[in-house]
Formats: sequence, C-alpha cells, structure tokens
Amino acid sequence: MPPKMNNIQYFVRCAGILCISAMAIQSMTNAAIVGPFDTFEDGTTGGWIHGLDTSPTFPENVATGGPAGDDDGYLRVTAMGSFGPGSRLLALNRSQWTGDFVSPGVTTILADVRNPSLIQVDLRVAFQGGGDWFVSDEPISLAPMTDWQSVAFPISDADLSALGSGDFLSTMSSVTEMRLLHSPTFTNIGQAIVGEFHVDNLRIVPLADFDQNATVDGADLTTWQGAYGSDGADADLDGDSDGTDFLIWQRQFSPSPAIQAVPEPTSLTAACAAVVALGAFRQRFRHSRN
Ligand SMILES: [Ca+2]
Ligand SMILES: [Ca+2]
Ligand SMILES: [Ca+2]
Ligand SMILES: [Ca+2]
Repeated sequence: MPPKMNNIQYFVRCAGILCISAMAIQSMTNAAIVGPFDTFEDGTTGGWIHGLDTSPTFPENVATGGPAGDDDGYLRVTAMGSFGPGSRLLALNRSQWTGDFVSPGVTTILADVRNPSLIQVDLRVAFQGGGDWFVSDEPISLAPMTDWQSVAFPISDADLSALGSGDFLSTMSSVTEMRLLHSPTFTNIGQAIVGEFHVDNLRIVPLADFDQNATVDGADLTTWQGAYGSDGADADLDGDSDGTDFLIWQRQFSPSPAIQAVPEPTSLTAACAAVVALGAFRQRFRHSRN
C-alpha cells in the first residue's frame, strides 16, 4: 500500500495540478470532444455507414430493444453474404471516431453488443490513419443467438497489430476511419457472410466526460469536484474519483490535436480549476484535523 501523503505533500500536489491546469487552460481556445459516446438515442447511426451508399444492408438505427429495453435505441449491422455491396459484416465510421486516440490516453473501447444471428460473431476493431491499418489481434467472440453483453476492445499498442508495416503512434494519433467488423481471421475487412450484430453505448476509456454529454469541459470538472471520494467522476473505472481522474480530465480537455473541437470561453474554466484545487485541499486539510 502506498504511504499516505501528509498535508504539505498534498498541498504541493494540488498546487502542481493547479499550475499545470492554469497553464494548459490559458493556452487553450477550444474544449475537446473526446467521445463520442454512441448511445443511438438520436435516431441516427452516429456516422456508422457502409463504404457504398448503395449497400442493401446499410447500418441502421433501431429505436427500441437496446440493453435497457423499450425505447433504448441501438445500431443494427447486417450482411447478406455472397459478394458485392452489403455482403460483408462490418460498419465503418469516417465522421466520428476519428482524430487523435493517443493524446487523450485512450486504452479501451467499451460497448454493449448482441448477436441475434445463427453464426458466431467475432468482433474486431480496426483503425486507419496515414494510410496504415491497425486491427485487433484477438476478436471478441459472441455465441450465436445471444443477448446483450458488455465487452471491452483493448486498443493499446500491445492489443492491435499493423496490417502492413505501419507505425502505431502515427496511425492512432491521426485516425481517419474506424471499423467494427466480424472476422474470425486477422483482417480489416468484414467476412462475407449472412449475419448480424447489434451495438450500443460505444465509448472510450478512460473518459473524463463525467456528466456523459459527449463533451469534456469545465462542467465535468465541477462534477469531479462534487464526486471527490465517491465513484461519480471515475474516468479510469477503478471505483473512485481522485487525482488520477482529474489528470485524465486535464489531458482530455486539451488533447492536441483534438479529436473534435467546439469553442468555449477559457477564463471561466481556469477560475473553476482554481476553485476545485483549492477546495480539494481545504476539504482534505479539514478532514485531517478531525
Ligand atoms: Ca441506446
Ligand atoms: Ca461532459
Ligand atoms: Ca478513478
Ligand atoms: Ca484511483
């Protein structure tokens, strides 16, 4: 067990976090979206498509029957086998799930998935960046006709391999296309087969989007402040909300280059960071005197 910090050490850590935050925030003009957090509640496919608009098995949003039951939308991905458009079991995304997966520290993609088809579905993720492809070494296998389950796709260097001679960091820091595909063998192309899989709640981990609105911004810092000591702002899914989760927020608030960016006033957030760090120190100091 690591030794407990005394108040001076804790103050130094808080002050350090505050200084780094203030510097990072002052140099920033945008807050980054490091999701998205695909829940498929908006009636769209969230940018998940087939390569050809003419595909007869284009991915579709189904409005009800997700993991939460009635009125929980999800993404339905189907294939009709044989050859030609619509034959292969995959979905690809070139409008979301693009950009820099390295700077925000993403190690995992979580999802709820279901296999209603008669075949075993072997799910892999694949990423294209700079002309290279990186693909899951090992698929996640879903038995035929099985209900919703939560799965995790690890996407660290050790979990993905290049199809060619690509470099992991350069590919994953500039992703232009992500794929979700079924293939028993190592490839970025879905198998041509009659089959189907369903997806919902697709999200990255760690994720500092504590209020789950698909944006990492000052509001998430406020959530972290209120959740300190509980699990209400747990970016790394280790069951607590602590300084590590704060540092993940800080990194995802200003990844460079950002996956996507929206304008946001900077001064308010800098002030918020100061209040949070000071408040955390005070709370800790008060607690230690009781
Ligand atoms: Ca949903
Ligand atoms: Ca948020
Ligand atoms: Ca945590
Ligand atoms: Ca922790």
